[in-house]
Amino acid sequence: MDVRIGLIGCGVMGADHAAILRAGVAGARLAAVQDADGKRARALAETLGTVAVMDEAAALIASPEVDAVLIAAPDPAHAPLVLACIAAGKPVLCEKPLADTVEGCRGVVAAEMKSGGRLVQVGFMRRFDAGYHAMRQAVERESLGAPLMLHCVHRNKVAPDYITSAQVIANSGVHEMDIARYLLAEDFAAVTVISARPSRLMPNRQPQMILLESARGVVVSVEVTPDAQYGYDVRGELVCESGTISLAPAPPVALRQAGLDGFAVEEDWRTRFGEAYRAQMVAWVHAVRGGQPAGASAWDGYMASRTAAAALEAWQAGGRVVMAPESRPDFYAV
Ligand code: ISE
Repeated sequence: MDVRIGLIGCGVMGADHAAILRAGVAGARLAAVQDADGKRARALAETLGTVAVMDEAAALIASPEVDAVLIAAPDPAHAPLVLACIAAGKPVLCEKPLADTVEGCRGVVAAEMKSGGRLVQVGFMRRFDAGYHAMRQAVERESLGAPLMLHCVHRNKVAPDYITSAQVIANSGVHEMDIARYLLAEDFAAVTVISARPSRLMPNRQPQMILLESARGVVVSVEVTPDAQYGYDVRGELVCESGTISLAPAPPVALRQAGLDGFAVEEDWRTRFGEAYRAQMVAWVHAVRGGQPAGASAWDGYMASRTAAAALEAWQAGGRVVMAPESRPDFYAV
């Protein structure tokens, strides 16, 4: 029997997840869609074949025709929807962030632990990217010795209009916070943020430089430039005791054209991390079918939001914010 998936949110990310399922993920099929804008849900459903359209998210979550739920609704809706899935005992893959506040994330963690079973996966898709996977393995195997520093670059071609200077940290920078914590397999102890002057092309928001210090003294630099103009560019270089390992450009081919020799740059994260999104879905379906929990847990979602909140505090106060250590509950050991 296929896992019957219900999708809540039929915007850009919802449509992308639906396309992955339509292309075929073994052991799963998209059974129902819902969006606050019913027209948008119906329009997406028409491209998908036999898929039910539901008017209310609560009805989709409660439906006996839905075994597991994928949430791609707007950020403030995430936590209430995830809590409803937990109450219904249904596995859920929720786009990042897990909640729009740290308290909201904490509420989800508490509810999941109370339910007694792992039901929540957070859509930090980079954890399924082959490049980051190799970097993580280098850390696990200590093939380059212990990590000392990590340099991350996150550039959007032109970020969406709603992205403010704070969102540059909390919406984009949070991916780096999660992947850095995942690569280093340790939590952060302190954060500092320095803003660059705004680009004259986009005077309303500032590029941000975030400096994270891990509990064991690894330093992570994160440049987030929301309006790089030339494309979507994500870089990472891990500096270890006896060498470095970094993300290579994703394209399988190099181009020589018009006086330039190099690689084409992606438009946005959906193409850059297309394979990672697909691998994330495959891993989630496997977990829903009884396999090991995969990807970012609710605890990871909480830790990412907590780090982003500390970074926002550091940015506003203009100093270094120290984060108190927190031990991961045994419930999230796997
Ligand atoms: C967007 O919300 C995402 O989640 C993308 O993965 C990220 O790269 C982008 O900067 C964010 O705005």
